Amino acid sequence: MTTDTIAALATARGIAALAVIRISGPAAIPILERHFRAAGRRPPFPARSAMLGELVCGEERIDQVVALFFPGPHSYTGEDLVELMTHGGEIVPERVLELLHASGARPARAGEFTQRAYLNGKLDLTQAEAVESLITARSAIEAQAALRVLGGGLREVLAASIDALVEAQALLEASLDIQEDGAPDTLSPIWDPARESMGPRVGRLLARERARLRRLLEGARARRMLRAGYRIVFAGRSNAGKSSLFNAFLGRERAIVSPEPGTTRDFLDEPLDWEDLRIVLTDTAGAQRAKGAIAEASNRRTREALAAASLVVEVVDVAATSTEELAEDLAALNRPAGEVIVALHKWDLGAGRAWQAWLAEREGQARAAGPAGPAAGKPRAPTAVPSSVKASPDVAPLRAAIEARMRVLGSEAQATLIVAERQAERITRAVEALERAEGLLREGAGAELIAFETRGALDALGELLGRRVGHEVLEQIFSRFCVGK
Ligand SMILES: Nc1nc2c(ncn2[C@@H]2O[C@H](COP(=O)(O)OP(=O)(O)OP(=O)(O)O)[C@@H](O)[C@H]2O)c(=O)[nH]1
Ligand SMILES: [Mg+2]
Repeated sequence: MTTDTIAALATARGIAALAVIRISGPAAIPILERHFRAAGRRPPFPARSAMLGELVCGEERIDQVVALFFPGPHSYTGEDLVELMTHGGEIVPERVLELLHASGARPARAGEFTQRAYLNGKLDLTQAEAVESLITARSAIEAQAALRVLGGGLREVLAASIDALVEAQALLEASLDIQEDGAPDTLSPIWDPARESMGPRVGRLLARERARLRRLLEGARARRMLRAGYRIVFAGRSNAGKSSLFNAFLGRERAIVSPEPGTTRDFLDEPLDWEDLRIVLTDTAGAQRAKGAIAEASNRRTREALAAASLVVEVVDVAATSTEELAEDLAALNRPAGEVIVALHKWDLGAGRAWQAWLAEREGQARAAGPAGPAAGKPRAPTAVPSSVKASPDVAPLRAAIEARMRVLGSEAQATLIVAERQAERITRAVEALERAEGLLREGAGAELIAFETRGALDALGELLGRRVGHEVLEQIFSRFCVGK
């Protein structure tokens, strides 16, 4: 229970028509009664009704305001809460805050209103994190995901998992009791013939929940990429046309293009807005064969750019490279096929028979996999498209292929229920514990060892919701908030 009262500006500072100031805690009502005057109204003030009046300090008028009173526990914080809509700007909100602080409300710390809401059981920790994610969202996709979690979307999924794991835990512990009564060896395998149905049941529960939690993590990666910026890196051999494509996508001559191999020595990053998404395009230097400090530094910079890539566009000059050489380059790249697109570049120079056949075979495979196949799920081979900056088929097919990838990413990020890194981290921990538990089960380990792991998974999920979390964890979460939320 909190005994002190906090006050803070809930809206941004600066010139604005209005500002919202919140007061939460036991002194909220006494402060309102002392400093708020509304014609025809006397305290006690009605709950949840907008009152137009004046904020006064003795005889001095501070501002004309609209006051709203939410009695606890039916308020955002669960405590008595007053919201004052004052005039905005540099002066008025500051004077109102001075008045409130002089009347017994102390300045709120970052996130303290939401922290109180959590402590009073109005929100679980996933919802509190969703509040922060909603406020700091940089795209409509992120905001939508945050809103679903705020509505309890993540809690529902976790609650289902927790129920199932509690059942598994109970089965494991029951088997321990039996062992203690009957056999002295508490570490005997739980599919002991006497209890033959227990092992498979526990196994099924663990596998199902591990899969469910894993699915939650899939969208987390997409979200992280969109938040940090989706990095599209043009890679490939010297002189393949990477800088030409980079410029074509940017719509200006940013990188130097020349017929000389080794033109680009360092990588170039350029931001690009693509629909609602934040993208960074990177042009890299092709592998430098020459010896020397510059070539070495250049190769290192290319490796750095590749390590940070969300998507690699492998540019291959079809007039100067064989299909075998491309296969070698792709193997050296060593990335999941879903993160690579091959640009069969300089197609205008006339792709030889080998390339035509190679592409036709690829397209045939893609058609056979159907529309829900490679592009949507996890493709087995990178998408390949002809491209050119000189003539038809130009860069349209490459652009379309990249957009298709980004749409998949966008819908993953939109569907995700993970809106904070802490959530991804706890779920990963739970998944790992379940994997260990399943491994132990397969090996025929004792119930006690398996139960230790399922308990670990349950603890991680409980922490996610905010059950039994330490003070430091809360400090870490709420300190990221802005003051007044
Ligand atoms: N015919 C044709 N030539 C192209 C095309 N794209 C690029 N080129 C030419 O290929 C040469 C190399 O292009 P760049 O864009 O500099 O190639 P790069 O991959 O950046 O080369 P490095 O930076 O040296 O690794 C230049 O002479 C370009 O004009 C294309 O689509 N068709
Ligand atoms: Mg270049």
